[in-house]
Parts: sequence; structure tokens; C-alpha cells
Amino acid sequence: MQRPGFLRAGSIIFASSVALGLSALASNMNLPEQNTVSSNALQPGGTTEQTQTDLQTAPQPADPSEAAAGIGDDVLTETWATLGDFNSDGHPDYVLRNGSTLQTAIWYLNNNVFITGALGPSIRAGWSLDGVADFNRNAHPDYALFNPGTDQTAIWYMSGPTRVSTAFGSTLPDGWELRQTADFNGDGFPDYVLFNSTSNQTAIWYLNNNLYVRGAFGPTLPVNWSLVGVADFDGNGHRDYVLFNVSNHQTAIWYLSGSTFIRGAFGPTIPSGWALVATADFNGDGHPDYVVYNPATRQTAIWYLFNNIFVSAALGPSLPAGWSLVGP
Ligand SMILES: [Ca+2]
Ligand SMILES: [Ca+2]
Ligand SMILES: [Ca+2]
Ligand SMILES: [Ca+2]
Repeated sequence: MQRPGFLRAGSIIFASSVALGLSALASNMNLPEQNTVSSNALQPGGTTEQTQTDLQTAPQPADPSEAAAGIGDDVLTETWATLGDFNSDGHPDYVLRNGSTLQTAIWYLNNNVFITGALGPSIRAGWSLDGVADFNRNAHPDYALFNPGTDQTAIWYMSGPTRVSTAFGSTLPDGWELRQTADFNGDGFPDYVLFNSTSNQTAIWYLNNNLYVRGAFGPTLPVNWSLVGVADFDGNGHRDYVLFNVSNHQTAIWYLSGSTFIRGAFGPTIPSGWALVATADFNGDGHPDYVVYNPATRQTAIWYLFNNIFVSAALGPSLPAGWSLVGP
């Protein structure tokens, strides 16, 4: 199970490289001087504010047997959204990305309803924003970035939408990428979920803030299935994988104990044109919900779940042109 070369590759180079890393990152990040309150261009693109009564227009689960035959229009593969509660009100917020400028923005939500937006930092070219979690445990969600060219990871420590400081995280072994960030061993520190797109294997890197502690292999994903989120769906205190089949739009929960696969269950099937891109508890009932996204219309929707069972749907805000809920 353990491959020492892989597990040790979490380069414990932080002590020697942190000074260089911080200056190197800071000098090239091309960040705005300040975060400005969003203009009209950062308001929802929909006609009116959404409410939870929009059930009749929100997408509903597809019949899996029909979906498998009818869905061939996939425009989203191997991509996912990042969410975090940036104003500590208990409601998950969207992180938007501008594909041209690489700027990010936070959209504060109350459940599925847009409240206000704020510009966040711009991601440097060559890096991707792959996760949002509170790495230094100061109650502010932070950005986790990955550079597929150098295999480096970095943490951007945030205060609300404002980048405060940066640090390198562990450098990943060749062939592996950062996929999600969540606490898998219950020590309060978010961990990395890594993915190897050649073998489809996953791995957990347990961290203390940005420091590598140890690694463990997780389950290997079936072909066509993508890991788009992590949450505790059955409420047993262990984080579970949320998978989306980019070919037939089925979803599945993989229940884990730490990094060990226990069992799987299908969730609702996503309609054509939409993709499952993230999970979080939007209505505060303790059960993680789906964020589904239509990249053509930039419409978002929340699917409320009870464990893996679809309960109801509501439209969320639609994003302005040029902005996306998922990374490039
Ligand atoms: Ca919030
Ligand atoms: Ca933090
Ligand atoms: Ca669980
Ligand atoms: Ca919920």
C-alpha cells in the first residue's frame, strides 16, 4: 500500500525554501492593491434574485437510463468549483474566476440567494485555484493553489476576500495534482486530496497548516468519474468523496473512513448541459448539498440532499459574462 518514494516526496523543504518562496510568490502575483467592492459587473446575471421558491424552474434530476443515452454534450470535464464561508455567517459562498484576468471574486450567499460580491486576488498564470480551506485555523478560508508546471503548491492566507500572506505547501510528485482540500483525520487541519490522472488513484496528504505530515493512498476512481467534492454525507464524522461521471452525468458518494473506501452509493443524475461542480451544506440542515452549474448560461443551482437522496432544487445566482464557477 505504501510507496515510500511517493509518500516521502512531500518535500519537507518548507524550512529552507519558505523565505525564497514567499518573496518569489509575492513578486510575481500581480495582485491588485486592494480589494474593491464589486461593481454592477459583478452582480448576478439573472433577471431577479432567486428564492427557494424557484423549484419549478430549477433543473431536476434526470432519469439515469435516459441520461446515459442522451448526454454527449459535456463541456466540463475534470473541473470543479471552490467554496468557502468567507464572512463566517455559516453560509457557503462562491469563489468566481475570471478566465481572462484570472481574478477571483467572492459571492456571499444566504443559502442559494446572492447577497453581495467582492473582488478577491488574481491567480498568477500557471497556477490553478484547486481548494479553499482554513489552513492556519484562524476562521478565515484560504486559497490552495497548484502549479502543474513545477508541481508546487501554495497557500494564500486570506482575511475575507483579501490575501494577507502566502507560503509554499509541499511539492507534489510528478504525475500528481491537487484536487481537493478537506480535513480527513479530524485534527482540524485541512489535508490535500491528490489525484493521479494516469492511474486514476487518489491520495491524502495530511498536513499541519502548509506542512506535510504523512501520506496515504485513497481509492482509485473508475474511468470517466471525476472527484468534484468532499463532505461527510452519512454524518459519521468521516469525509466522503463526491464523484461525477462526465460521460453519463451520474453522481456517486464514496463513503470513506479516513483514506479507506468503505462503500459507494449513487446520487441523483445531473441533466444534460449541467455539471456537478461542488458540494457544501447550503440550507444548514447538516446534510451536504450539490452545486450544479450550467457553463453555457452560467446559471447555478443548489440541489438539496439527504445523504445521497435528492430532496429539492433551487436556482442560485447566474454569473456575469467572463466569469465562471470552475477553474480554467
Ligand atoms: Ca458566508
Ligand atoms: Ca485561514
Ligand atoms: Ca462519512
Ligand atoms: Ca443541506
